[in-house]
Amino acid sequence: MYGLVNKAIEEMVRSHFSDDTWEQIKQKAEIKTEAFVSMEGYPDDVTHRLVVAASEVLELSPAEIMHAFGKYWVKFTANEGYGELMDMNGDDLPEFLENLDDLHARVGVMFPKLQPPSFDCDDADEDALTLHYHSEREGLAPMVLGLVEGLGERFETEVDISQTQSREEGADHDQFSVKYKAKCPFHGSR
Ligand code: 1DX
Repeated sequence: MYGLVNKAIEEMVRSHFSDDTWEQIKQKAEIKTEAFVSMEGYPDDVTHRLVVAASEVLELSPAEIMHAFGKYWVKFTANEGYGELMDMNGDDLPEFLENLDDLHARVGVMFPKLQPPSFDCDDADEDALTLHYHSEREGLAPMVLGLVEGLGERFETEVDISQTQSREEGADHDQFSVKYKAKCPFHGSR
């Protein structure tokens, strides 16, 4: 994955915990690189090791780390130069989710090593939709929970997301039920 992902993990740990905690995690994950470069590709294994090490140092499950990280990613990328990319992608939660593949396509033009996941929405109505998530990577479903909750914060929308199908349990792909309600009906409703 692009270094931007590892940098986001680093920033999440440094801001929520401390520089010292980050050094501990980095050491445990056996990361020799001094600093991650956003636009450089890194093996997925580096990210996996960071999540496992963070889970040991912070005494949280890997799923909890991924969940928190998904939420953090939405804020982090918005502040890291990708706010406009996000702004362009939709004015409310369901529209944003519907357009996620286009967002990844735009990023992929500039960064060809991107291995984007694919998101599909169906059964969308005023207050709920079914979200289908396809990825080449395994084990990232807990992150999707956080990503969608992060989008809820971004659009000031109450979100209730639960996983309804799991690839880990033999399903063809991960599937989620997403319920939402804009807190201010003049923002983020269609
Ligand atoms: F709901 O499933 C909201 O490296 C969502 O495989 C979901 O393959 C927002 F410059 C620049 C760059 C860089 C910008 F090249 C990425 F470095 C991408 C910014 C997406 C904002 C996907 C990150 C593939 C890296 C799923 C988890 C991975 C998608 C991560 C979240 C908006 C993004 O993101 C999987 C890679 C961006 C960039 C967004 C992702 C790779 C998402 C979301 N993905 C790199």
